Amino acid sequence: MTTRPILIIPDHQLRTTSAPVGKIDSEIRKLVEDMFETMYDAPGIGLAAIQVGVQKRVITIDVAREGEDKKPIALINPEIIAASDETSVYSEGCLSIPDYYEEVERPARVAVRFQDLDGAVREVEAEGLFATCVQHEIDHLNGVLFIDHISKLKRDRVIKKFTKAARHTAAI
Ligand code: GNR
Ligand code: NI
Repeated sequence: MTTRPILIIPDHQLRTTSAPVGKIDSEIRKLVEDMFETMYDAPGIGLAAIQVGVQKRVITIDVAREGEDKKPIALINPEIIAASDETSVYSEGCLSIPDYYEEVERPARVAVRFQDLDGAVREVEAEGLFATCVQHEIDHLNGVLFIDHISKLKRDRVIKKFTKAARHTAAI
């Protein structure tokens, strides 16, 4: 297994829409393996393929707490098919926006349809941190970041900070 570099804002790839996965072949299975490795290494509780530069609708999640058994879940072509009216607020972070946290309000419960690694269509009802995380990851597949759900003032401030930081590195 291999970790892959995580893209940081303002990398424009993070603003693109990822394409549905067709056949779940060895390339997708290797991608999922590397995503788990990258996510646990970071460490993070979720990862979308676009965060490692792959524009495909694949996410990995493990919201098990430290000391608990690992609970890795890979979701391919995930779709929210129902959301509760009730909302909850979590302080969110993102591996593509390091060391920045802000409260985001989202539906407290969602039903998600997805394909597993065998291509079987499954549905899961998510609540708590899992519900927040799966919505955060599906947002990534649509080029949406958690900062899009906070005030424009705060969003502009954090984008500016990371744009400045990128200018001071060799990449830009
Ligand atoms: O590791 C992560 N923690 C987190 C905390 C609250 C809400 C969402 C997340 S996802 C984030 C990893 C990440 O950036 N996934 O895209
Ligand atoms: Ni994220």
